[in-house]
Amino acid sequence: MKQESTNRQRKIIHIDMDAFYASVEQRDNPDYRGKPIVVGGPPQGRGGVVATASYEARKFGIKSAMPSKKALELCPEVIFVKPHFEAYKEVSTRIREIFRRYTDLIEPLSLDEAYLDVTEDKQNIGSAIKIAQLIKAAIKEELHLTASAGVSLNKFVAKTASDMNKPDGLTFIAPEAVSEFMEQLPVEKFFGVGRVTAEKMKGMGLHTGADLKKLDEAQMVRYFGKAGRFYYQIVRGEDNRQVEPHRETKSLAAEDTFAADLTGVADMNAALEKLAGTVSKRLERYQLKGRTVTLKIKYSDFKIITRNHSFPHPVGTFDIILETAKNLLAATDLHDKKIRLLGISISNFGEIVRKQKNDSTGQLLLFTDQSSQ
Ligand code: DCP
Ligand code: MG
Repeated sequence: MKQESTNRQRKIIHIDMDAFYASVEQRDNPDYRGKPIVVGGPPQGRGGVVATASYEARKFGIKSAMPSKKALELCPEVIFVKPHFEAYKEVSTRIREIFRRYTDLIEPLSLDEAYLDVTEDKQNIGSAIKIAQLIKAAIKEELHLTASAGVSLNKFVAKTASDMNKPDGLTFIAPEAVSEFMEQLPVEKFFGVGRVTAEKMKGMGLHTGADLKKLDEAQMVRYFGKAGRFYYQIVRGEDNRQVEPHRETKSLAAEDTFAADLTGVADMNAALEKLAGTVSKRLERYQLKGRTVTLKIKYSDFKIITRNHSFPHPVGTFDIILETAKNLLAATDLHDKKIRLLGISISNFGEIVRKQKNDSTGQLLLFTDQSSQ
């Protein structure tokens, strides 16, 4: 049986930094300010890709995941900037510290994005809108960056709202407005609806939340599988997914982007040796061991693959991690491959067994910093 949805209304904030990598680069380099810049691979080599573009560059139609070559065509004066992940990680830590002034119920989704549950806040401010304003102001004052916030009664509406008035936006969807908000929402804005599903929906004459609402739960599941049940609920403003803190501590990872792409196995193994050293030292420092070793490979065309191996018992020593990572690498197709990044992560720490939501959208962020929905 479904539980009664809300005995107590929650207050959820979703915060998302504006043009994150690009804004950090513009902040740290005055030459880039007010200019169209792209963070990512340069257009010269094969397969450079836009990680993100400054708002000035977006005016030309440049977007994340677009080939850099295309970006250059759209805007010949665009400036390509190499990413500085350490700087992004630093900002990410600092924004989480700001969030923690108000609540410990923080669920990061990526470096630049998080859900906060402020139903009860540490400072007894009481107003989620006020808290969102204070957080935005602190980010501006202390980090010289802007963020956009969405405030509502559940994760889905808060996340959708944060995207509505970017950059530097604050959008509040009041509880009594949620129903109407969901009805007018185009189907492609539904979380988890990719291009393919959106096309399928439109082919069926389903363009907005209001259209989706006409289908009963069984129809939704029949047409859209397990996700259909989730859509059925959210279109009615029901999203009981909790804000789950500490998800990111489920793995410990180290990765390295190389100045020049690696082509030989010897160089790759040397890189793995360094990473295994970093990971094993950090495991030791935190007194952790994990059952799963994951190898992440990003090729020169930015394609990412991960391979993992799980042991029956937790492991953590340098030798085992290195040997496992080397074996995982050797089992991939290395023919003609150029590698721009390698990473090793350890997960399955054992003690923390977290319940997974049974909806298909419960995101599990084990590895990537760059999840795009
Ligand atoms: N990112 C990436 N590749 C993608 C998408 C994103 O490397 N395909 C990185 C770069 C972004 C960061 O993740 O700066 C955050 O992603 P967002 O989707 O939040 O995009 P931005 O913060 O850049 O822009 P917005 O203002 O739209 O949030
Ligand atoms: Mg962002």
